[in-house]
Amino acid sequence: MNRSPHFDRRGFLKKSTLATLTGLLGTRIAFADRMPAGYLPLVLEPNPMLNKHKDMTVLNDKPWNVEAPAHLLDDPVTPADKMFIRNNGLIPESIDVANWKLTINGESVKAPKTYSLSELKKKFKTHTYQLVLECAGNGRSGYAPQTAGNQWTDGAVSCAEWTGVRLKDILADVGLKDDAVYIGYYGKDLHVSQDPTKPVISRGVPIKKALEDETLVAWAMNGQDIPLAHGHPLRLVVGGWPASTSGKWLHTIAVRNKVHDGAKMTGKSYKVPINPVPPGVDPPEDQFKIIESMPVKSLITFPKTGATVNLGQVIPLRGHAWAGDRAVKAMQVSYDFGATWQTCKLQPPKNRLAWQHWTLDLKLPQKGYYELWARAVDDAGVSQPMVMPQWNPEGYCNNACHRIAVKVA
Ligand SMILES: Nc1nc2c(c(=O)[nH]1)N[C@H]1C(S)=C(S)[C@@H](COP(=O)(O)O)O[C@H]1N2
Ligand SMILES: [Mo]
Repeated sequence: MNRSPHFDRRGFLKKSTLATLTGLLGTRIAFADRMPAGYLPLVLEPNPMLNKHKDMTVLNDKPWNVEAPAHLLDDPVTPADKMFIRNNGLIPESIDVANWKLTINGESVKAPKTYSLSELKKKFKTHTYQLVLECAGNGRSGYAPQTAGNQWTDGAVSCAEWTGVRLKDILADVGLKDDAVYIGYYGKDLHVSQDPTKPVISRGVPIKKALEDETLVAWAMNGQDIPLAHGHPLRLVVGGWPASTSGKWLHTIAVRNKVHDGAKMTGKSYKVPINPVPPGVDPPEDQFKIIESMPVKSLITFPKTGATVNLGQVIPLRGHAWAGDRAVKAMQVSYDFGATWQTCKLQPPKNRLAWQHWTLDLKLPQKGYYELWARAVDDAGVSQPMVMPQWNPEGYCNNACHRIAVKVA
């Protein structure tokens, strides 16, 4: 990487933000007193790969779209360096934490209200939840015919521990009108054209989902300030729904008297056909519905695909399973292309909307090449399809069984 020192024109990096920086870095800055005034340390430059695991896969760098190979998602709680990035625009360059505000407005608030970060932290009770964020396009590369958009494999999913205040507590303080049906977020990122008048993304959820206990306005992830690429200093976090509803660099939430009509709420974005269509068929816009809770899904995070074991050796398989708003009630693995299934040990979630860990000590019966297929079943009895699920024109919600290759020598 070829980069020259970067000076922030707005000079936001004052001594007062050193504490925040220390939080982001997880250590103090050596010789901080010698750092030139207004200097933007490399770690704050919007190149999120500086803070990512070297084996993360970059699909795109303008905007940044980065995913984790399945084996990197082995941790019970996803660390920042292994968390996928899905940006629709450019990461904001200047973040003035000291003056950051959250405004609640829209047709359905009694009166708009604005909070500073410190007011949010002081005024409302803090809550911490592990929440699954999965991009609706995760698995898109598995669809045939191929659909447009980032060709995610399996790794646009995370389950981190988010800390903040409940959106419902903020909305109760603001006061809502009876006609509130939806919320929509606004973030500070910039359109790739760098035209500040062009919106990037502004999505939302029905008021019922917004008022759930686990819907947070968060300032911390895994006990640290939220990393820049993931929405520092404030983010809406909505577990179990398309992660596109979890607005990063959050500055405004509008409470709407109709379905939110911000950028990427309209057209066919984050929508699937109301009625199933044959692969390749793209019906008109009015025959699409907004994706809400994500479907049941699972990952094998150990071993890494391609592993070789000896005959008779027990393989300690493990991974995670999740099911949008639902819980996972069973987890199964097949080594014979779905003919028979072994039942895995499945843990309950840490809290609602967190992923669940599963394990299976597996012994493969003979030498040769195997595929291990993983299948989760949710608490409504719905399980993952073994191959491609319902094809849809935008390539969303591919929850086909995760498969890894293993050789027994
Ligand atoms: N402001 C803003 N929020 C955003 C986005 C964005 O581009 N801008 N991308 C959304 C999408 S599509 C996804 S999948 C998640 C990705 O979250 P992550 O990058 O922290 O993993 O953020 C969502 N929130
Ligand atoms: Mo997404």
